[in-house]
Amino acid sequence: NAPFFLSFFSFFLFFLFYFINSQRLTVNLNGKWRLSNSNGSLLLPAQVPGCVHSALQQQGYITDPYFRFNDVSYRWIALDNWTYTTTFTLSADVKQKVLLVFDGVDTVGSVSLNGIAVGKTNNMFCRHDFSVKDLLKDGENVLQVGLLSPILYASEQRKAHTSYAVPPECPPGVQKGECHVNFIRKEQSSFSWDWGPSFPTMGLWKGVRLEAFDILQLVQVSSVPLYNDAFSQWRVQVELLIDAVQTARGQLTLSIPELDSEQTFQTHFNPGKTKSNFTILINTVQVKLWWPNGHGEQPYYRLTIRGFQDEFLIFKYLPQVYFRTVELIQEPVVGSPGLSFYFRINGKPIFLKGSNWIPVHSFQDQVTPDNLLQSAVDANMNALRVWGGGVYEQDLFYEICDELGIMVWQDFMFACAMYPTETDFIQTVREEVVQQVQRLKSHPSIIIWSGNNENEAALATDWFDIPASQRPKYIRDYVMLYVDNIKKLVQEDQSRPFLVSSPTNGAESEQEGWVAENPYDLHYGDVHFYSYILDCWDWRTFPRTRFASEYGFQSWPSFSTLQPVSIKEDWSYGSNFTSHRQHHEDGNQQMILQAALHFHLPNATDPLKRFTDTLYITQVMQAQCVKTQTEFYRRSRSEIIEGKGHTMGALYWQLNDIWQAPSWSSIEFGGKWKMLHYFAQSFFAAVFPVAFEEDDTLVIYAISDLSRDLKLRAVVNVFSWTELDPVCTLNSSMLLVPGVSAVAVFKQPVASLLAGCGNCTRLTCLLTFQLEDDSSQQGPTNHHFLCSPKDAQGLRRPNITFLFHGLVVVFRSLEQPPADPALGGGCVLPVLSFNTKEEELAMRVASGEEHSVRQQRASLRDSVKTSAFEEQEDMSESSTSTWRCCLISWQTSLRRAAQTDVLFI
Ligand code: BMA
Repeated sequence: NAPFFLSFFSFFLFFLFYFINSQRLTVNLNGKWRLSNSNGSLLLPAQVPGCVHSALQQQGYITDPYFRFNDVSYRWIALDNWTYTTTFTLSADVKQKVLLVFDGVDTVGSVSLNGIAVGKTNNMFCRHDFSVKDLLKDGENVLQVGLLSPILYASEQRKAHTSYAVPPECPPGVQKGECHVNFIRKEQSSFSWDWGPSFPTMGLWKGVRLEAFDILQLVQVSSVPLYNDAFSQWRVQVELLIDAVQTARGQLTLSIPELDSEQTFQTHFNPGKTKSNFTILINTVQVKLWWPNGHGEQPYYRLTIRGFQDEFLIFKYLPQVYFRTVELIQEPVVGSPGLSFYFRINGKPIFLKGSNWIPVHSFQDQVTPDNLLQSAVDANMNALRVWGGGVYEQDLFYEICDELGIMVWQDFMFACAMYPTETDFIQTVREEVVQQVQRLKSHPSIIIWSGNNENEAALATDWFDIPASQRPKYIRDYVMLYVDNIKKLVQEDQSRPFLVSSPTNGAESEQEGWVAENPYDLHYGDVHFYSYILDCWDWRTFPRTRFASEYGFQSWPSFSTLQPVSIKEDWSYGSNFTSHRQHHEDGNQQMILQAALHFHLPNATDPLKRFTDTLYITQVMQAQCVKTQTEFYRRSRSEIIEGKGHTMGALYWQLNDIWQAPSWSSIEFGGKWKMLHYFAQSFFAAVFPVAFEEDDTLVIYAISDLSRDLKLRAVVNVFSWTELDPVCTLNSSMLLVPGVSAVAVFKQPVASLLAGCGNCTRLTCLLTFQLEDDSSQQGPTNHHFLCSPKDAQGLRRPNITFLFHGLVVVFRSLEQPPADPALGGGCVLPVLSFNTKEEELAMRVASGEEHSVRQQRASLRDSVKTSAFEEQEDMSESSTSTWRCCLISWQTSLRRAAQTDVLFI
């Protein structure tokens, strides 16, 4: 049950080559292979694409690797060597040339055909092809891929590297991982990470096939639109990677009929694999542009590429072409030292709202279609960073991002480490970079390439205790890998910028020789910032960066996600299981300390209830913390304060999970939204009010990502903790909120605000607020607490009940009867966001009869997306305050629901 999208065959759909005269023959070698370990004691069928762990599980040799402590129990798998074998029939004289193609081998492999060595692999991120015509036999052919233990290989590579250390040697003990992952070109987090298990996979993780042809074949096609400012003209650069059997003359026609553009080229194809570039000029200025989510549509055009030889059509390809420009603006900022750092898409500055993407599953073959990217868009995100410790995602990922308008910050796969620079290593990295850029550069969604994750920072701030005398050597290696090699190769892609690292000072880092003294400088580039100890409700603790590309807080997934991988004895916060799944030093304690700053900690006597309450409270804490920090970044977009500001990006860490464990994610493994994701839906809204206190004065900002100016007023409702109806309501005057800006619209000392509002004090009342124009509310309602909920006076047990009714769920508090009879008096939540299974369940129980949450809890556990609703039917008195939090967000949902076409009771 892994989230997201994969279907490996879609990779091939990208190569929609149409050949006439059946010039090319493809033999699919995917499907059932045989798999054996090194001493032959295990011999089993194995699916390709796939990996050893998946095969062992599918054949019942192991149980779910994610169950309890199995990550450690199954360590033996990656310490062994394994061999994949298959047979096929293909006659040798079938065509002039026959290639054996592996779209991805994980990782260190030797390939043999009919007992003869064909070639070797050592980079999971490369496609490999081997010419095998001379090795084919009539009748049955035997194909074998031997895979070395990645752990032993990495360790051998490390041992062979005697001249100097390439740190880190091993991950922190708390991660229970393997060492020297930086010596192998493989998903770096597969040896463990601070949110993920160690499963160093081995396998044929992408497709395998034979490709046979007589004249030539297209290996890869890319089309990149570029805009020429001087001539106000678009052109599309088309690059063909062609594998030809012999020299051949040909003709190529490129056309985009919809744009009235066509061009023909005489060309010739040299033997072997060659790249050819062609440019088609666009004859019209009326080109529809691709826009990020929230800023416009994502239209595309069909480009027709036709290759002819002697008048015969030999290939035809119809890629989609999206037109857009990207600039990364780093220029002086008035009133601030340093440089700006923001993206301009089609000439328009865009604030990036989103998160960071990690691998969706330890076993990539188990990634299945799901809705993670849709969930990102549903939460009003417009950007994701594909983080450098994972994998370059499959084509379908980027195709969906193109369609949804998600901007992708694409790291190269290097993270939190130094890397070797021996010729072999550099060589394989070069091949990886060339292939990935060629594969991905047609996607408009990718707006930036970035060389690595945190390696500039690791060097600059000396994570690995490198002696000062040796520093220059490490800096030289760093520059050699990311600047002299990767950057140089990537620069041929003129359609997006390149950054060497994240975080970085960008242009300033370059000035300082690519490793800045302080890559976290708030006046330059992007910043990663984490602080778990300081009070996250205090916005003063957050750095006012130009661009926040990582920040976040951990939480636990809900009980329904943990239950299938645990047993009863695991269900307490102090259990071995609970600490085993926590890979971040002191993480469990940090969450509790942070939650305790504002909430009563669960104290139920029933151990299970106490556990589920604790999971829940970590989600409330996380949601509130990330909300406060994100709101701070969004309101900092238009101002410079003490030389800092003009923040133009907020990508929290992290969107998704790789397994069922505590992490910084807003979506649990399996796709269920944590409370944070619901909060994100609000705090990333295009028009949004943000409140904060400065010297006991309440300030409300209106934030607008819309291009047009708005006239808005802030409406503040002051509630007593005891009632659901406001005690009083305050309105600001109508103010101009210019397009794409954040401006203050309300200011009042808290004391005077409360003095005019019944008997309200900081302890007895709280605020909600929204923006309105002349006719209606604009954007979601937000809330602001005047004290910690644990100190709030007047809260009562809410006794929540709910009622399924068609496509909505109505939550009611029996203690506090409805204020608004029109809505049936309760908080209404659309069931629209449920997945099919859940919808089914909702429909099944939609009997119209009211159930207490307690009665329904069991069936609901697996059905409702957020743990906020599933675990907490009977909160202990001490944590009732968090209910209020929920009620407020339900009210927000209710209003949102009212704006959509949800059916009401
Ligand atoms: C950053 C990321 C990840 C890590 C996260 C949380 O350093 O780049 O490496 O998982 O913080 O610690």
